[in-house]
Amino acid sequence: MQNWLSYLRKGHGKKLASLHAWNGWIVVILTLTGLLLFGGYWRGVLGEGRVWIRWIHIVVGIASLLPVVYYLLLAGKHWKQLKGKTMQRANVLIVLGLLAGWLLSGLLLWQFRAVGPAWSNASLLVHDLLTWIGLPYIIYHSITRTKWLKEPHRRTVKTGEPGEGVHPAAKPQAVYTRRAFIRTAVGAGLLITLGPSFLRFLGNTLSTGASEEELVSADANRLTPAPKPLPASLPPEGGGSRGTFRVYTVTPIPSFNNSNWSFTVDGLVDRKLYWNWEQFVQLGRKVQVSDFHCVTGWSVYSNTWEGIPLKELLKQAGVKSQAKTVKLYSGDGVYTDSLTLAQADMDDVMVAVLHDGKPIPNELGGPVRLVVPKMYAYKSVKWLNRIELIAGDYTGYWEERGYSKDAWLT
Ligand SMILES: Nc1nc2c(c(=O)[nH]1)N[C@H]1C(S)=C(S)[C@@H](COP(=O)(O)O)O[C@H]1N2
Ligand SMILES: [Mo]
Repeated sequence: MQNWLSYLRKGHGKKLASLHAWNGWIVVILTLTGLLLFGGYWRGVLGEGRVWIRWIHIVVGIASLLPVVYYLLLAGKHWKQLKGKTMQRANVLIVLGLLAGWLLSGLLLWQFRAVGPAWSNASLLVHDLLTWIGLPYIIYHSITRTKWLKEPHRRTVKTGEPGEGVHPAAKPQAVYTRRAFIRTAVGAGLLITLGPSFLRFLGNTLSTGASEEELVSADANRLTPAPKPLPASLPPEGGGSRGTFRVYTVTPIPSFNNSNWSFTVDGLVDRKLYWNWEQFVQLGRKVQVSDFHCVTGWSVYSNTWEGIPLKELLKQAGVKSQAKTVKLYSGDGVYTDSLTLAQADMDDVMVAVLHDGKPIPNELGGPVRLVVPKMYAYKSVKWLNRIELIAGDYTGYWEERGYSKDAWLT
């Protein structure tokens, strides 16, 4: 053991270099997979591939523990060599800190079920924040520190090289170092490309509901008459939701108007039900306050939803005895999910029409979305427009693609 350690320690210069290369690849893979997982756009494109990408991200993320441990165990020498080089020591600490922070928050996100929403929320915040700070930092450093830029003959751009119109005795003068130039260029590039998303992320994390106001005012749905909020809904009984919905969809975001929207309850029922919008807004509604949790780690707390309890619609339709499952269809034509009859009978499962006293905007699943507060939000089908009672089991969109059929929060 001792021999092995000292063997590893001896060649540590070379090993640190390969460690750097390893870290580089790990960062590249985690960045690419991480961005694919983060971007709402990729959800529909990737489909099942998303589950694989998630696994690659988790496995490579855990593998990043190896270089960190390696450095901590064996590279004490490197640390000593950096004595007096404050900037370089700071760099080592920053990179190790970033990796440790990503790893820890990543493990908690992976185990979202065991740790619960509060820890998942905190972990997602840390994971995202470290990415917004750490990624530009690492990109900047790896570009400005490549060997290529350190080669002396590439380092500076000079004027006054002997040549036409220059006195042969004139000394060449450095105008700017190539490194300084590239640094500035890379810095500016990163600022321009990542800056706006970072600001949006900050805005969404720090504010409450501001981005939802934007979504409400940009609502592309054109349905009249507007549903009139109940007194418990406006001002919202829950005091206004806290947190930000990330807009998720697996299709282009649909929008609706009076002529292309309708709502159907059919299948194994005594009476098939069908409403157009004018009829649907006449149905009696209730108000409830509940939290909303996504498996990817974000939550929106204290939502005041106003809508029709699902069990009321099922009662009106009359569920036949052969029926076992409530199949839920989205008006996007692709997304579906289901509840067992017992689950659909819970009082707080709601076919929601208003959120915090306002019509649900089309980006957030309006005019009508399902809300299942006791389950993860992939059950909360957006643009809900059909409920079918069926005899068999049913596996929903994300459940086909790796999400657990058991969506209970705990
Ligand atoms: N039609 C449809 N409904 C959907 C989804 C979707 O992609 N399409 N995503 C589900 C998931 S995983 C979550 S977390 C929530 C997100 O709701 P939001 O986009 O309003 O934040 O909607 C759920 N319902
Ligand atoms: Mo989700």
